Amino acid sequence: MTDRRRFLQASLLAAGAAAVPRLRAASASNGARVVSTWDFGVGANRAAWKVLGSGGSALDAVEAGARWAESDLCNPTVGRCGNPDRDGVLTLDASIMDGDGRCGAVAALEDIAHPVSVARAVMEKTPHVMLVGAGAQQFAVAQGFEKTPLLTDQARQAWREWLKTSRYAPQINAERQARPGDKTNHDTLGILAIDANGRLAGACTTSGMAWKLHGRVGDSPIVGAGLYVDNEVGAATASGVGEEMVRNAASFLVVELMRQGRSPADACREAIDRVVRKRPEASKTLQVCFLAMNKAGEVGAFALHRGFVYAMQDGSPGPHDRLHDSASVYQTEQT
Ligand code: SD4
Repeated sequence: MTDRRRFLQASLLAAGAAAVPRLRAASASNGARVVSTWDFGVGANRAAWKVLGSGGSALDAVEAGARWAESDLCNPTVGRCGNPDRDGVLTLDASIMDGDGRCGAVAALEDIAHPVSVARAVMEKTPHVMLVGAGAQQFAVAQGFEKTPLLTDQARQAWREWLKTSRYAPQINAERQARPGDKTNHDTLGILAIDANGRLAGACTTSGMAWKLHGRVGDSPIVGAGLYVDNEVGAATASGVGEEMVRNAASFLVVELMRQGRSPADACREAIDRVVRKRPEASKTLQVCFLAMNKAGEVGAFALHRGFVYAMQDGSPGPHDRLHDSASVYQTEQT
């Protein structure tokens, strides 16, 4: 079967109701709910739920969840344990947004452990939306964030290994492989929450693509690409090769599709289809994943390739930290 036919067939299959996860809000806590990308979203959700479950705001919750991921010493793709760029420099990107359109972001930030909190400070304490590089670091230090070298021995070792080939070749779902991180090449925590007052917020934090060019910025800190939130409609976030999200203003697109009446899963699927239509060949070799939540607390996801999972926490009885498989265009995990 040709790839084109396989894609069309997979798309049709994925369009079937059974293949599209659509989770209704049935929360034990007045509709509060949090969802996060990837397996490590479970830990991020737990941290966020401490805030949401006690009546806290969605904004505080997503910051808490993102900070948890940034501190996770097992994660080579977010925060202090991230893999560096091709020059051996660890640079961090993050954004945060609430449902009223308030947002803040930092990109290419070095030696500051919690970029999401710096992004929040940009949002709350400056007239700007995004600070980058040395300016972002200068602002962080002025705000009292500690400047400390973050590159771990493990990350330095992984970089030295990578230097032996110096091949930049992002691998599909490499984020699900454990360290030694010679293959781990992309991953991001995207976290979306709705609180008991029906307010939405989201955050996105990453060390970006491992072995990227120094100075490269992905989608995660770009409002509308890696994250978008609108209280009238819902919220969306993304993970995967960020250039594709930027090309398609993808998280904004998902929210706008929900505004037109699409379910979160359908909106994510349409955004993925646009990625494929724009770059059919490239889409076979790279991963792109979307996660969305609407104002009613319904959650949906869709990915280019199989293997994307997301975690959900709503405080309801039973297993509190559940992982869900996302439907995808291509059904074969191409790792
Ligand atoms: C980036 N989107 O910097 C991030 C990386 C990522 O799964 O999410 N990887 O392009």
